[in-house]
Amino acid sequence: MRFGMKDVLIGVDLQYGFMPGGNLPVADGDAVVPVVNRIARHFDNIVLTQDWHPPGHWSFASSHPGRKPFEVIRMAYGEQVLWPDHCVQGTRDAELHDDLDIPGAQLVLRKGYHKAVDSYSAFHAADRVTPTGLASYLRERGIERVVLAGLATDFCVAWTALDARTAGFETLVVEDACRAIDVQGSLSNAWAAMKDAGVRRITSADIG
Ligand code: VGL
Ligand code: ZN
Repeated sequence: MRFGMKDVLIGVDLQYGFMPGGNLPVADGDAVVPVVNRIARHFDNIVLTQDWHPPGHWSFASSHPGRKPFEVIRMAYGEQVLWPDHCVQGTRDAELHDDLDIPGAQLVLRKGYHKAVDSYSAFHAADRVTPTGLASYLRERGIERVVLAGLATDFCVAWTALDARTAGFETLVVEDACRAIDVQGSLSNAWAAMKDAGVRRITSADIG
């Protein structure tokens, strides 16, 4: 497959926090960095996202006395998995991996910066209504197709893919350029939801 001016690669949350040794490590997460570097060379348009939480963010288990990471609670906007403190603004944990070699990236989009609402998706906060502005940004630039890679498959990649479909973009996920957290069936649920929404699943070997 070849990609052009109407396509964008979105590299999701390729941050130390989600790499082995980070605060919310995704198994084998660092293995995607060279894959994303390689496929990025085939895109004219690249956006990177950055999970960017204030200290005391409500998605942190530490903000809810008596709760532990990976428990699920009800928030005003629905169910919320509680996470270890991660990707706190200005910390090493929140930085993009140094081995990412994508100097042509055009936008680094931060998300999850409001204390009381999480944002897995690069398009909308978890309340489903607060937009990040990404859909308008991509539309204004004439983008029609979104290709996703990064961390984690079952959270930020999947939610971004579903929102991209809702916003009317053709959407592809590069499976081997992603890794999952996989808590309580989240990975198989995510693939099922993406399939239902018409998200296509490809591999990095299909690109170029
Ligand atoms: C993510 C959980 C919490 C992700 C971000 O990047 O998938 N997951 N914050
Ligand atoms: Zn987060």
